[in-house]
Amino acid sequence: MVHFTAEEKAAITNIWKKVNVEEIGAETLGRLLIVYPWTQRFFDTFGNLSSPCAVMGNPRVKAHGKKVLTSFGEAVKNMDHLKEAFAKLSELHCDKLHVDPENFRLLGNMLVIVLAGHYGKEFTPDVQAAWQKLVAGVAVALGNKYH
Ligand code: HEG
Repeated sequence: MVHFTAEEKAAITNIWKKVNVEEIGAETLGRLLIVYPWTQRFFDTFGNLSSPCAVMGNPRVKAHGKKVLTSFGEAVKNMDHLKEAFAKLSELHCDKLHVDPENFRLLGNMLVIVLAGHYGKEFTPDVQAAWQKLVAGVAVALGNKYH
């Protein structure tokens, strides 16, 4: 289980309170689908994903990105018990959605990149390291119920 120091927790919440889940969520999911196009296979009902412009302008990508990042907010609230917080979602992604857990790592890394782009100055190496730890912990937690 990952352990977060008080400094790491503060670094994470300081950024999170500025995050607009709609904007950052859409950008993170959109970029994931563009940079790792094989991730598009899970979203074959989302309509046109045929070019970067189509992906970034797709309303279902935007809505789902917001949903995913809003859900990620549970991690910020539950840093000391990520596995419990994501147990139900882990089951859902495994049993119903069949999402390969490697994709959780890709999404987490993309989130760090997007945050670095938006909060560059504040996103110092220490802050980035704390975020890396969180996204890695979330990926482990979401993969926890896979069998
Ligand atoms: Mg997942 C649905 C959260 C990564 C593919 N995802 C959902 C839902 C939530 C969620 C809250 C809605 C669940 C429900 O309907 O009850 N997802 C979530 C988080 C993260 C994540 C917190 C990582 C931080 N998801 C993720 C990744 C993929 C993926 C990386 C695939 C590349 N999610 C996925 C799909 C659905 C959800 C295909 C169903 C979408 C739909 O049909 O509307």
